[in-house]
Amino acid sequence: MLWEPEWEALPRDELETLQLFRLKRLVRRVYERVPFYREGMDRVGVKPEDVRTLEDLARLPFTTKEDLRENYPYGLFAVPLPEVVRIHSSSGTTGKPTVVGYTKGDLETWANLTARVLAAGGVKREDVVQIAFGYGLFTGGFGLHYGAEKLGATVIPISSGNTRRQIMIMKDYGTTALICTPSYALYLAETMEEVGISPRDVRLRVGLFGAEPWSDQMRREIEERLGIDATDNYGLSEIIGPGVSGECIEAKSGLHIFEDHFIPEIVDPATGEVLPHGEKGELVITTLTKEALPLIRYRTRDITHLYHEECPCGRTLVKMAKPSGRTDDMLIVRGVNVFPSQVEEALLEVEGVSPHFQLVVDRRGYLDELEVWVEASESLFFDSMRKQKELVDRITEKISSVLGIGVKVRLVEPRTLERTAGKAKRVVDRRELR
Ligand code: DLL
Repeated sequence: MLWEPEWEALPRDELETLQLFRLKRLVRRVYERVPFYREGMDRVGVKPEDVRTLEDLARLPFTTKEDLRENYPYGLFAVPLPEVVRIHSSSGTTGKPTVVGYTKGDLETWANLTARVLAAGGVKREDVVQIAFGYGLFTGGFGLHYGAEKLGATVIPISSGNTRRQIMIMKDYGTTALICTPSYALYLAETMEEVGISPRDVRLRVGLFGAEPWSDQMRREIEERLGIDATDNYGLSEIIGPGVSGECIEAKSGLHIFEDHFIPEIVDPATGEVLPHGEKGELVITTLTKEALPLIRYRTRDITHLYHEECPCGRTLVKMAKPSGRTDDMLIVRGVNVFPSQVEEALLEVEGVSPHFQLVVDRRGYLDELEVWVEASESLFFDSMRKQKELVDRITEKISSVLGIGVKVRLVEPRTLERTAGKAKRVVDRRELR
């Protein structure tokens, strides 16, 4: 279902006319109101009136996470603080958190955008929606909450954590739509099996998962174990939170970007050069309608590519492939680029292992060593040593051939890798500790 068909199915030329109108308005506005943008544009010698076509966007400087940090907390806001009615922020695990603000208008836009995500993922008015994303400074809980209410669904704002309680509520309250990270969905499935509840005992129908990378194989596994249709949705706090793009349940083949609100570009992460349509690189987003914190050419650090295809859902919006990782999540092991998503895909092709894994990188002497810790399934763990060794050999070969470097695989006991209710931690880089 389309939540706002008048916007989601615009003919391409009309969409581009709208984007250009909004882009010009945005550039004028930030030039007048935000010193950071005025200085940046003056530096490259571009005035607001120089933006005459959508291609001119590429003449404007990028905005980065560092820029947000340097202007911490409110320096990039384009409205006075009293007009800001909500603050969220990123976790700030790597330094100062980034602070984002919303006007009343922004909250209205945001609710419509997450309603679009939910509608695309198959959620309807009749659904009972369990939101197991954290409520608080993280944008996941509140972001999807207001969209689900706008859609008219029945919302259970359970927030993250307390897995057994999640399952009890899912069963007793008749949850039909589950919203959380894909890794938490798997953990829920696992815990359900543990307490002897099968998908037939609950009314779950669809699951909308996001906030971290996951593969198509993982989708199949979640769908099977929970007995649902699962779709992906993407967003980031700096841009708005969830609601930047979402997959439709009809095709499940990439995430429609809501281009009437965001202009996506793909650039070479090393040079910043805009790449031709269809090539893989770093996603850069310009917000067209944000009032409190408009961002021009924000470097997301997420890696993906864009493509147009006629979609059975009727949306004319461009699609982005499931993000395969982040430029700053990429490990360089002995000079080779390694993404956790490559390991996940390789693992899911091997029978007898669970998709719970962690990459542990260490340095022995001058040499990097990559270990992949993989949880064995219960039955395998109690199998003979010979069987386990065979499996380790198979996984080692598979991962080594995908990555192009030698790795050491270690089977760990079932349920020993840390589970989180939020984003999974896939990489432990011990090289930095030295
Ligand atoms: O994770 C917003 C969100 C909440 C999106 C709930 C979807 C659902 P941040 O905490 O700022 O915001 O983290 C943003 O998470 O740059 C990506 O690296 C990653 N990410 C988000 N969604 C996906 C996804 C929220 N579907 C960062 N696939 C982004 C892959 C994702 N990575």
